[in-house]
Amino acid sequence: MDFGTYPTLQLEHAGPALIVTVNRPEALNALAGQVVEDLTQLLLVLSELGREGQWPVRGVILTGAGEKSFVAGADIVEMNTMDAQAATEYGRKMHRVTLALEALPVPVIAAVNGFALGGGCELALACDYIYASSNARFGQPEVNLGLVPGFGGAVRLPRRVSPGMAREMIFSARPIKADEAYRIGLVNAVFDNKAALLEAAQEAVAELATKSPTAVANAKAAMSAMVGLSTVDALEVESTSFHSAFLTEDSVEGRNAFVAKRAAQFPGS
Ligand code: CO8
Repeated sequence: MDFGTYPTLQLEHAGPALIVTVNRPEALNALAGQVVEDLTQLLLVLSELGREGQWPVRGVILTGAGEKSFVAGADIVEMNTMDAQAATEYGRKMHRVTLALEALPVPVIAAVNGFALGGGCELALACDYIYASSNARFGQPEVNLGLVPGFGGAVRLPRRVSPGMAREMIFSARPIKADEAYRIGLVNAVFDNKAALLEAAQEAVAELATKSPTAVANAKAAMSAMVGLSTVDALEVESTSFHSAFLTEDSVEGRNAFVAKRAAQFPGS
C-alpha cells in the first residue's frame, strides 16, 4: 500500500504498525493548516485498509517529533491571521480529521510525548488508546486565549474522563501531568521515556495483529456508533455488529480453531 508523502508528517511502516509523526518541532508540532491538510489526505488513504481483505497495517501510532511535545495545539500564530469564519472552518476541518480517525478500521494509539495541549489533547482524544511518556502534559488552555476548545475537546474529554474533571481542565486551563492523566483515566499507561513509549505502542499493535482484523474493526465501528445512543438503541447497534461479525470468514475460522484446539489463522475477511 502506498501511503503517500506529506510535508508535515513522517511515516514509518514498522511491521504491522504505521507510525505517523507530526513533524513541526520548531513550533512544538502545532497543528498548522498544512498539518490538518496532510492528516486529511493520509486518513483518506488509510480508510481503504481492509478492503478486499488487505491489512498491511493493524494499528496506527500517532506521535510528535522530538522529546518535548506531542502537539502544542492549533497554530496560534496562524490562527491570529484569521477572521472568526476562517478560524471556525479550520476547526471544522479538524473535526473531520478526528471523525476520520474514529472511523478508521484499525485502532489508533496516541503516543503522547511532552505537551498535548488544546488541539493536541483533542487529537489524542480521537485516538482509541492514549499512551504517555512521564513528561507528558495534557491540557485545554483555550480560555487563556479567550477561546473555547474547537477540535472536539468539550465533547470528547467528558466522555473519556469524568464530566467534572473535564470541566475543571477546560475552565481552569491547568495542564495535568502524566500520572494524574493516568489516575483520571485519560491515559491508558505511562512509560519512562519516549523510546519506551514507542516500544509499548508497537507491542500493542503487534498484539492486535494476532487478532481477527475484521472483529477488531467491527468492535471499533460499533463502539463509535453507540456513543450518545440510548441503551436500547446501542444494544441494537451491538446486535447488528455481532450479526455481521458472525458472518465473517474470520469468525468461522476463530470458532473452528477453538473447537479443534488449534491457533486461529484469520484470513482477514
Ligand atoms: N502555535 C504556534 N506556535 C507555537 C505553539 C502553538 N500552539 N506552541 C508553541 N509554539 C512555538 C512558540 O511560539 C515558539 O516559537 P519561537 O521559537 O519561534 O518563539 C516555539 O514553539 C517553542 O515554544 P516556547 O518557546 O513557548 O516553549 P516553552 O517551553 O517556553 O513553552 C508551551 C511551551 C508551554 C507549550 C508554550 O509554547 C505554549 O503555551 N504554547 C501554546 C499552547 C496552547 O495554548 N495551545 C492551545 C492552542 S489553542 C487550540 O489548540 C484550540 C484549538 C481549537 C481552535 C479552533 C479553530 C481555530
